[in-house]
Amino acid sequence: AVPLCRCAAVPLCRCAAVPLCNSQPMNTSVTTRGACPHDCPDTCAMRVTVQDGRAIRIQADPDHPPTQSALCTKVSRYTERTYHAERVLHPLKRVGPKGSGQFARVGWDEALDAIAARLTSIATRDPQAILPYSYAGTMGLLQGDSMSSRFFHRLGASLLDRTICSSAGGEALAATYGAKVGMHLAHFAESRLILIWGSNSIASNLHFWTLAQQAKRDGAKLICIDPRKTETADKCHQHIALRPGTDGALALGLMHELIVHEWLDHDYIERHTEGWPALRERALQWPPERAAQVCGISADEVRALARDYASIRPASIRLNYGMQRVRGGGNAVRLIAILPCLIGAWRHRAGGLLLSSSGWFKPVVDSAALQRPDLLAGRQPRTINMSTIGDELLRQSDELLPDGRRFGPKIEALIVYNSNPVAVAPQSSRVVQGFARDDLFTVVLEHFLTDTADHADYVLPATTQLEHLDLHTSYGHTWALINEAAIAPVGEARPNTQIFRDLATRMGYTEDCFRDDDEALARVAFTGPVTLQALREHGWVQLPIAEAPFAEGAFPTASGRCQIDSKTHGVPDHVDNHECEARTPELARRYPLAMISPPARNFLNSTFVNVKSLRDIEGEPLLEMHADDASARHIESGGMVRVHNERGSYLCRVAVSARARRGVVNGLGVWWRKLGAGGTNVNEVTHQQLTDLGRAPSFYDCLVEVQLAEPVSP
Ligand SMILES: Nc1nc2c(c(=O)[nH]1)N[C@H]1C(S)=C(S)[C@@H](COP(=O)(O)OP(=O)(O)OC[C@H]3O[C@@H](n4cnc5c(=O)[nH]c(N)nc54)[C@H](O)[C@@H]3O)O[C@H]1N2
Ligand SMILES: Nc1nc2c(c(=O)[nH]1)N[C@H]1C(S)=C(S)[C@@H](COP(=O)(O)OP(=O)(O)OC[C@H]3O[C@@H](n4cnc5c(=O)[nH]c(N)nc54)[C@H](O)[C@@H]3O)O[C@H]1N2
Ligand SMILES: [Mo]
Repeated sequence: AVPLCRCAAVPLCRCAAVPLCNSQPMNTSVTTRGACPHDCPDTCAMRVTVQDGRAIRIQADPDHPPTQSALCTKVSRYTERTYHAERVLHPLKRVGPKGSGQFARVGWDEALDAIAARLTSIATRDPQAILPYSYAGTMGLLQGDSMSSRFFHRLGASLLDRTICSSAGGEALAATYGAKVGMHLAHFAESRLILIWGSNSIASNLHFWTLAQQAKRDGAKLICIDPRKTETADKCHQHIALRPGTDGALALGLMHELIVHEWLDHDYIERHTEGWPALRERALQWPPERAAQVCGISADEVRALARDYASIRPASIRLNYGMQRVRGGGNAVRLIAILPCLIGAWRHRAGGLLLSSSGWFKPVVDSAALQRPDLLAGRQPRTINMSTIGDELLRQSDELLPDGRRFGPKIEALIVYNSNPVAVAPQSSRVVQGFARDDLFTVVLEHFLTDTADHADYVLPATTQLEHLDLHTSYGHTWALINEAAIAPVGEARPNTQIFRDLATRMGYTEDCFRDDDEALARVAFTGPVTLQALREHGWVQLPIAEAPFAEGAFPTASGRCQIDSKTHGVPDHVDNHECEARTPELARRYPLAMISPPARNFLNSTFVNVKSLRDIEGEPLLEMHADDASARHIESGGMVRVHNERGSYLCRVAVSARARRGVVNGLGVWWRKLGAGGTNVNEVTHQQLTDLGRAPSFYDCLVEVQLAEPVSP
């Protein structure tokens, strides 16, 4: 069990942070160390102030270097979310039709017994008919996948391929550098040129942006490469507004210029890369005019960018996942990741590239100890891709799949935690149809009645970050952090870990590992330089990584060289979008606008959409449209529009705006469907086709048409 507060003598103190509340008298506040759990590269260190058992303040930890004394607007409002009037505070059982959100309160015992009985009966036939569905609602090592994985491994449930965000870019980085590794965050401050590529840093990577500003004040040039004129683009020296999904072509055009002008670092290429000659041949076929034509920009923009990249040192690239959500996302990341090798940018600590730092943590996180894949005991369950959940839920037993394999058993039960698939997964009509299946048994562990929870047979109340212990790594910096529980669980909420422990007991699993409490899990999570004791003492531990990690090659590949020509993926190339003029001209005639749907600044994916103060800032679901595209359709700013294609239609307010480039509309944010217009969100129009690498969704590769909406009856 969670160690109880030793000051049990103090009746109001329900705080589980043992060392701190030992001798706290009533009415004094205590501060605990926290870490932001959200799916964001910044992973901030927080201080949580608790008075009389209630969290009253969340602040940035001023001592944690990457956090730089600042939290984003969303997370500084975390108490508003934790004590939200609509928080799910006890288990719920469905009493209305699926999706109606009609539930009755039940006790934990009743809910757990019913769930265990149903899972047991399905598992007797085939446990693979049960599917876990989770993503990064919390990035914590404990409340993410630890006890949950043990549970599903023991059960023999289908495995989930967690591809919805970053796997195209992740696989590309691994194919090129050997792992998801890159520059130190702090060194961007010393760069003289920063390409901010496919990232709206002000919105989604704030603590990098602070460093980029510092570099700018010291004379650095900032160039933003993004179809949308973002808040970040506004503050850069230059903005290159390319068409979505054309980054690979731009990278090839840049390579062409580096070659023909003799701007290459031949020594670095020779010693630290392999496979350049084949890519060199390919790049020579991409003069600036050809790249510009594909990208929808001018050849001079390509030439000038190449000149800057070759001549301003040190030069860095902050690549982000926004640019890999298209068919050719993986190839584009590979091409861009090769650029710093061609000019030897890695020689300097403020040169190189950062897409993700998560690979630096691989050697220090003991995921086998946390997740215990050995509990599979030789079984090899099938794997289901989370990004195509709409299709997967609608498949019949043993259906023949496009790749010639058989599907196996129809999905009969779904256990969702840390995710809101009904809102975030592509092609909503299919996803909703799947979740609405009457013969599907769905359990959702949640804080709120999200669009997904509305479809559950049972909703189980989960704790928030203030209420549980967790440990964190980061994909934007290289510090491991601890999050202590600051307050007791609100209502009857339980940590994910405890819910899966409780379920394991009900299922009759007797292995010792199902008795590990969160402290025990925390003790085995890390190896090497990171220990629970060190985290408790300091709040965080920085990984020991070389200042300029690839100055002398030493990439974590088999050969130590950057793999330009990968054994598994060949030589990278530009890959056209699934849906674009070049590949699907007929579709492009009917749906001539490309739609991207980047994150909203005051939400975190679909999290926070129900927090009123944040929703008030965002206003309502918005589509940004270029003036020429709007006037061609007699659309004026402020009207309601219907964004549609063959898959569905999305209702939202239109803003005629210079933030949209001609031919591209920006559908901002993944709203909760039930809080959007007409019960829709942007994923009504996205599709389930996957990327070239990593089996990821191509959210930003989507053709639509837009028209004024009929007035909606209230
Ligand atoms: N405030 C806030 N912060 C977040 C999130 C959030 O929802 N809100 N989401 C978090 C998550 S889940 C992630 S994965 C991370 C990273 O999240 P990302 O999704 O990478 O977020 P952004 O940094 O906004 O990057 C998206 C940018 O890519 C641009 N873009 C779209 N298509 C293309 C293209 O084809 N080429 C190029 N060059 N650019 C393109 C978009 O216009 C947008 O400005 O951020 C996290 N941080
Ligand atoms: N059109 C379009 N779609 C997108 C994107 C896009 O840019 N455009 N972005 C994509 C990306 S990058 C991502 S990462 C995915 C994100 O997809 P998800 O990972 O599903 O992210 P969220 O929408 O934030 O939903 C997370 C849910 O987890 C819950 N949660 C948080 N902490 C806990 C906990 O401790 N326990 C339990 N049980 N629940 C918890 C939250 O309440 C929230 O409802 O969406 C993708 N979908
Ligand atoms: Mo993401």
